[in-house]
Amino acid sequence: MKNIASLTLLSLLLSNHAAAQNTAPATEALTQATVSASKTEMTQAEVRKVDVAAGKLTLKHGEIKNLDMPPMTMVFQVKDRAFLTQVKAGDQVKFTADKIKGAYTVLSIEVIQ
Ligand SMILES: [Cu+2]
Repeated sequence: MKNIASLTLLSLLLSNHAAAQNTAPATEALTQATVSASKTEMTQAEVRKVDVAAGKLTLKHGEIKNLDMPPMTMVFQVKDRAFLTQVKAGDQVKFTADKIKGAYTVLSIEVIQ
């Protein structure tokens, strides 16, 4: 009798464990979505220079929270060279950036109308 009770308890524990595992991926996906949302937070900037030949963009940017970077003027790589034709010096823009292979890189950019 005691063995049956133990077995029942064990199977209950196992099924609870399985249920917990099933919900884990959903929780993880939600966390990752939240992380990538904060990563893509837009930062305001003014375009200072567009260097099509070098594939670089000089931005006077505000605080970039995901890079823990204070406001400054600096040169960025661009993820897509098409960005260089979408903006020009003097434009007010919003952009996202990350450090890719050690280089600060603009991931997305849009002109503020
Ligand atoms: Cu900077």
